[in-house]
Amino acid sequence: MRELDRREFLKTSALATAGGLFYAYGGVSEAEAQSDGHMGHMSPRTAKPEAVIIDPPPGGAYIEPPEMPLTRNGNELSCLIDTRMNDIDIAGTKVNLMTYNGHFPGQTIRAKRGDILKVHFKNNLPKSLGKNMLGHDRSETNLHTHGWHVSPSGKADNILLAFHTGEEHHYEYDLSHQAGGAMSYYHPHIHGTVADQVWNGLSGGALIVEDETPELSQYETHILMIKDITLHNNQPAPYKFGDYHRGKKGHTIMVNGLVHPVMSAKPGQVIRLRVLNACQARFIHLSLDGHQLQLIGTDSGLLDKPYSVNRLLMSSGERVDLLVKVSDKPGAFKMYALPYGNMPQMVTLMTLDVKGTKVNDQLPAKITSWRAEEAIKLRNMDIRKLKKVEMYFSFIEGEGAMNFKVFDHEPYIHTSKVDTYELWVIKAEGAMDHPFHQHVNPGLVLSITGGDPDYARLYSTIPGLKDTINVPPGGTVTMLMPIRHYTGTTVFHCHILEHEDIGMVGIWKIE
Ligand SMILES: [Cu+2]
Repeated sequence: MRELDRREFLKTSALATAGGLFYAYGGVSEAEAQSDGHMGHMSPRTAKPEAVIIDPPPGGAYIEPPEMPLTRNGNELSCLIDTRMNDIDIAGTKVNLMTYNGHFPGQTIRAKRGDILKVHFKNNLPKSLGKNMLGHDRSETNLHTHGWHVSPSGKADNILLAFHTGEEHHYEYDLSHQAGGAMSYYHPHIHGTVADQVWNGLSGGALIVEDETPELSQYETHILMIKDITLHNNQPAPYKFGDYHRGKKGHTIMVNGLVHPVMSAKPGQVIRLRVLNACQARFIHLSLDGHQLQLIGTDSGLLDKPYSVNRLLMSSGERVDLLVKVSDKPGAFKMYALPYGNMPQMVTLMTLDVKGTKVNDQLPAKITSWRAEEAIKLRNMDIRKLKKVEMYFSFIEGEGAMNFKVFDHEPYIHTSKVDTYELWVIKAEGAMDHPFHQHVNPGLVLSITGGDPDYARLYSTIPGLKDTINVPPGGTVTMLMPIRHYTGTTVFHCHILEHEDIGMVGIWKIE
């Protein structure tokens, strides 16, 4: 697509969506709904949005994401990752997806603080994938380590690198300063192709840096990668007019690639669930019927103790580390994504099947975490003299903008000095949520105005750092940013990946 065509497309697209934004109830159009057997109820287009129930029957047993084969030599860990097309079974349908090493979800990589992870990366996506609606090469890709506190330069988390079909690269990540006890993830990060590639299967794999505390080792632990998709003619539905504004949300919602899996647990057991919202635009308002969720870790590592909540909002890219004290009584308990804001959907994600011999596991009273200690120090810091940076998410003629500048034409550039602290005030103009994601350095949320009050209260009080935080419509997030260890050029952006692709990105230069 020529540049002029593309701008025209975006302009028209914005006009089309401005009047009827969310008429399709969170991205599920009537046509899509009719093609889906799981859809419980759909309101007529003209009516006020009512809650849509997506409640597929229980599928098979829960399965962990596959593990990445790794070779260790001292503190050096090596693995191979290639991107390729592969047929993946989604609820009985063979779907040709873009994958990492042929897997969906991607394989889990496990490392320790102090390791050097070497990834021999090769792009085997076929050139024949052509171009996407924005005019970008669909087969061009790279690797981003979302959440890792590693260098943004050279061979590390350098998202300015791009690889065409057949090209290879040796990534190398020094994990000397990456906190243990954190779950991050890898996914592609080429401007203009991210949403399309994630939608088509490259939604990533988990990056686990091992705990540095013994207090959690006795708990059975599972990873839950939540990802949505819509199938059209047995393939991921193509992008449509308006998806780049609205954010593409599928109505088949999977946990580790499975629709409504069933996880078994014993009555009275404590299990650990490490949950990632790997959807590109869908919010997950997580709850487990009949259970409290004990939050023990955020995006960037462990907290100092469990924090009990009823439900937890997760925007695209956010992770939560949870303990669940399983019911003493046997039964089947559903895990839901509850309705949130502009997306009035009630989705069954998984069932926890409680059965067998009763045990009496205990929650830990406290958790040893240097990450939490650091966060407590940051909470007590005198912030009055810090450099204050104001940022705005907005749309300009249908293109995504940061501080009223569109990345594609004239990006907003913010420059910081390494080993300093800054106060970032991030606002979302208009009627949409925009999850803010900054690379390399996690920050401490000081306050959130607007949106879900429980989310605001939680993240502005607990001793945990965030690399992805939702900025509610018309609201503001204030974050204390420690800028540590690494210089180089990277980005911050909206993690509704379609918004990122249409320019809602700023450049961050750290000198
Ligand atoms: Cu956005």
